[in-house]
Amino acid sequence: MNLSDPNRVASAHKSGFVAVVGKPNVGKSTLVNAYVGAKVAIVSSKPQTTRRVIRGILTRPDAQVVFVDTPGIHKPQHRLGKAMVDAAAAVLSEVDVVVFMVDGARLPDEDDTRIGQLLDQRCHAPVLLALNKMDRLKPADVQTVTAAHWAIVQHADWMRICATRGDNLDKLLDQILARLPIGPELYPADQVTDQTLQAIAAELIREQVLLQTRQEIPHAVAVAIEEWEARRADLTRIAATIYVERDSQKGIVIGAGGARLKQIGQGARTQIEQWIGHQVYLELWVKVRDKWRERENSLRELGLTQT
Ligand SMILES: Nc1nc2c(ncn2[C@@H]2O[C@H](COP(=O)(O)OP(=O)(O)O)[C@@H](O)[C@H]2O)c(=O)[nH]1
Ligand SMILES: [Mg+2]
Repeated sequence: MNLSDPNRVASAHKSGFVAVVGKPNVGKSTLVNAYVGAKVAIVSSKPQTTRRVIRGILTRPDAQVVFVDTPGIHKPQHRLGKAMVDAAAAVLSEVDVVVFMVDGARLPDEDDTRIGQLLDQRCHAPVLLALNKMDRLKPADVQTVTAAHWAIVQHADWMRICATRGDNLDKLLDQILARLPIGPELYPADQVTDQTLQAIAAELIREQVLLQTRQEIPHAVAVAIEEWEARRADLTRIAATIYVERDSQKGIVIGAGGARLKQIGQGARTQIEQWIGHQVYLELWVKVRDKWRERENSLRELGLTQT
């Protein structure tokens, strides 16, 4: 057999890790979920929705791509923020390709520039610039916005995409695959994430809290699964605690007569049932944990630090 036959090379299986980095709220988790075809990372319009590094796995006959969805890189304001940024930076040294995602409908700001510098200094993997939210890009801004972002990444290859509609995701994926090494499947073909069902359930509950409350809640909330019991082959009972920082926040999450907590529970239960594939009985509690964000111990207990 001729080893230099291009068909032979083209048919080789590829695999590798692809970090998706960028500032908060540009659409990183939306992109990973779109590629994986399941909600492996929760999404909300609130910054800092993603708190830890999450892997989402895309398997197809010719390749397996392990997307590493990172917490947004931003200037840390408290210890949880710092843990999130450190986690994102650590990922850069371990991946085969980096997708640097920006809000492609707007000019870059300081945060984008700082991430560009970080990539320049710390990252040896090829970088692809993904200009997301093209659905919001005004035709008059196309030239200036594109050129400004492109300059930040030393004129790396780029693609304009819309993660919510799926526009150009196939083209961006082709660019990614072109840069992946040849290699075997790293995960079983049917596995879409590295998270346990328990971790996914906790995240889906946190997502509902973010979606159904306003302002002050997002940064203050953490969810811990307390009990996970297979009652029957087709019924799982889950008890979880939603931690907030203040009594006032507890009141907001619970709502008048418990109405909001009930809605949070219903929303989360439906989604957890989709993951588990059968009926779920979900019990939610709300507790105040003083300043948990600042305490290393609490962070570790809740699995939010890497150590
Ligand atoms: N208009 C528009 N909104 C988007 C697009 N992609 C993501 N979003 C929204 O941007 C917000 C942040 O998305 P998310 O994936 O959580 O961002 P992350 O913080 O970078 O992971 C959510 O409200 C998404 O629905 C897009 O292509 N167009
Ligand atoms: Mg995210």
